[in-house]
Amino acid sequence: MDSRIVVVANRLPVRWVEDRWETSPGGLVRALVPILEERKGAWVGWGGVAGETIEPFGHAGIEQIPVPLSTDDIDDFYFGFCNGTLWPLYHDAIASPDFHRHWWRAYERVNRRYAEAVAEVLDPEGIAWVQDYQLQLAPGFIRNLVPSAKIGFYLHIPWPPVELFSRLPWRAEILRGLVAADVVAFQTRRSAENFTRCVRRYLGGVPKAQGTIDVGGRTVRVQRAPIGIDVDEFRQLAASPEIQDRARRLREDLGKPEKLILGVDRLDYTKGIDVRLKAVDTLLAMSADRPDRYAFVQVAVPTREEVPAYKDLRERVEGMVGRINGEYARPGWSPIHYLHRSIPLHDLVTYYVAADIMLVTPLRDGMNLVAKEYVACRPDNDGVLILSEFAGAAENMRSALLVNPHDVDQVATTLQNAVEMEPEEIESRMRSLKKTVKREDVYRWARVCLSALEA
Ligand code: GDG
Repeated sequence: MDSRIVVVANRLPVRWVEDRWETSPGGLVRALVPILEERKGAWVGWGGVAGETIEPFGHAGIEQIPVPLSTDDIDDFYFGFCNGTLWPLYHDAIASPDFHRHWWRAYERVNRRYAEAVAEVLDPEGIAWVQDYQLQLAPGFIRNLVPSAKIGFYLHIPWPPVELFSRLPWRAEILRGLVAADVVAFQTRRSAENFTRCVRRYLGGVPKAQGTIDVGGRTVRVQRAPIGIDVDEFRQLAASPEIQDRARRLREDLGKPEKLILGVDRLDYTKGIDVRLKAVDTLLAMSADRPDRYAFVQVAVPTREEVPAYKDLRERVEGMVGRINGEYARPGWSPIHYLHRSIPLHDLVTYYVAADIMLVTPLRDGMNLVAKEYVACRPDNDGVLILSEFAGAAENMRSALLVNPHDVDQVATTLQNAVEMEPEEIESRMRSLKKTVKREDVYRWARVCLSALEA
């Protein structure tokens, strides 16, 4: 019989809505739920309310094992070490990472707590699959508690170059935690290579053929497994008459622009929203006779607002939106429509369907699912994707218009090229992008990761 799988992630795949648990939206959860259901799986993660201890419960056919986090844990582990140290460091230090020993101690303490919760439910030969940067010490702690388990780790964000990783005072501890796993997997080839170099430099690992590395008397597989989306879900929603109709009305409400340009991101400094606004400003300046040919919609989902760098970003972005609109608006028309909130999935898909040009310009991104979702929402093979070369998605989505997001003039010129692109070229690029997005969907990702663990 197949062994039981225990997924370990920062959050449970469910959230408390009013008076009951609901399955959280998102492709990752949707891809894993059927696998876990079939394998009598469990999911270990935080339940979402600080200071609350919740007993394990069943939901969506999965045993849910909540890990309690106090408000101090949230401050020092989550906002502190995870999002004030690791997140900026792993994203090319776009914002300056802070190093605090009390944050590190919280990271160790919380990782140990997750591992202990896993050990309670993991069979001796079972599979533990640990997700993301919040839990890099968990594989080591789980290995100590359940030595014969199969342990996998997947990093959703980039693994940085050795020159940046080496700044981390606890670099060897993090690496030792990870190489206790049997398989360590990444979004891109570049991340996998960076990681291998770090293990070699700081733990004396010896890379072998076929993506493995010998370290500490064990062989660890280093895998590249790009994450994807549930393509059919987006495709079906986008093709529905209701959403097609809403998209038409949306364009009317926006003043029937010739070209609707869209950005959708968490309001995170890694996403390059400020650079993108500069490029839109430049495009408007280049089209001074008719700036009202364009409408630019930016959905900016609030996130981590307790972290100072995020507050600063919000002020900067909103200042730019105000300045650009102030310069170009006239009664009944303004170039930028800025939505600082999360919108329901149906509205998101409506924007994807309505947009002629999707502008995805992160300064660094593990993958970027928004780029893939836009492609899945183009049933007629129209629409142009402009994509940062620093998004993991750029490794395979070569038919997008790739840009260096630091080069404002290049992004603006690329926008102009997108505006003027012939329909034949648009179609052939979109067809090719669709093939890639379809091939590398989230179900394939789950299969590839789990079969490496079961090999
Ligand atoms: C991390 C890595 C990696 C966004 N706004 C709304 C909304 N969204 C959804 C999108 C998309 C998801 O959120 C965002 O995913 P991304 O991949 O773009 O970015 P991160 O949140 O930074 O995710 C990233 C990912 O993990 C997976 O491994 O690709 O590199 O940073 O699915 O649709 N959804 C709704 N309303 C919104 O306003 N409903």
